[in-house]
Amino acid sequence: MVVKVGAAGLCHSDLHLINGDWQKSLPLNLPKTPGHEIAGWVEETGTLVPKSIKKGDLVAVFGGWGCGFCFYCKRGDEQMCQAAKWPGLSEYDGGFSEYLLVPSYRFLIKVDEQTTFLKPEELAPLTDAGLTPYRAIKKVRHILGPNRNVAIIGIGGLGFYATQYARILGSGATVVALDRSDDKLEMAKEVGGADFSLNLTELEVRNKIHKITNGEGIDVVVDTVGLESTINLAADILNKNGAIVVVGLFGKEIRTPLFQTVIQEYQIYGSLWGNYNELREVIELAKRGKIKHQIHKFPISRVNEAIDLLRAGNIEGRAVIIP
Ligand code: FEH
Ligand code: ZN
Ligand code: ZN
Repeated sequence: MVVKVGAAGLCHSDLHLINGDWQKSLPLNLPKTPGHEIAGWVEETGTLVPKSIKKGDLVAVFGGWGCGFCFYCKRGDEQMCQAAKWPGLSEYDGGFSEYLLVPSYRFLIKVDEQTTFLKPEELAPLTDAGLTPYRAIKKVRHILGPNRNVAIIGIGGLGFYATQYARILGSGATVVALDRSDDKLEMAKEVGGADFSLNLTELEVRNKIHKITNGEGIDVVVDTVGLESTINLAADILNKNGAIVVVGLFGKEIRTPLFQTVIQEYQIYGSLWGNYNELREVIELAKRGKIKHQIHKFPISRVNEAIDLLRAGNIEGRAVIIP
């Protein structure tokens, strides 16, 4: 399949690749076109493609390109396939380009343009920034409820959606946004629906969270950063039997305080991207107007400027590249 790219989101993982941070964990043969959050229109179909997908259809590209027959693929988690290929993160080129080669129609989700207001620039970030926290929060839904508190660490591309899913999936849980930028915290409250926010540069964060939650503490932390300092913070503010879901990949390793982890029975989850059906669910939510978008469009001629802004922490929401 060939997709005419309408928009491609810029992810922190792209920065890691550009910096060469992941040469060992994710070796790539350069040159490579980055971009793994992609939406656009079908340009060409291949053989054995169902008649329901045709040239001109608006599609979101699911990025976990699995083999289709291993245990993880059959279970529906193609993003976890042993042989997964990810556009822009493997031997396949990504979406910062006018056209994208997609190895199968199985990786496309058709969005009926007649019945939706969603545009490629809104759909593209949903395929990663809007998908990863959805899967993450689904993992800990059983811990959430009206008398529970959930904290989102990092209000970047993922964290902005995470605050929304904490509300949508949290069964009334109180949502606390944590970041070092007042502007991003404001956005988390005003647009993302967080109940409270706290700047991590303030002193006595633990005590302040205690106050915000009326002494209840935090039951779930979604860490969209993934640094030793953020994991330590999570362990510090978490209640007994609390859960940390790590989706951020900023650091190299995480160490959790052994005593608290055992005695307090913490649960630590990693969560990778999302699967095809989870992306369908996310798109359904968006089609019903239940997801807010915070997008900054950059023509592809300004992609380097977008990269510099993201690197400096100066993108609120998601930067989206338009070819
Ligand atoms: C990073 C590394 C490997 C696979 C996928 C990713 C993501 O950026 C998904 O957000
Ligand atoms: Zn990503
Ligand atoms: Zn597989």
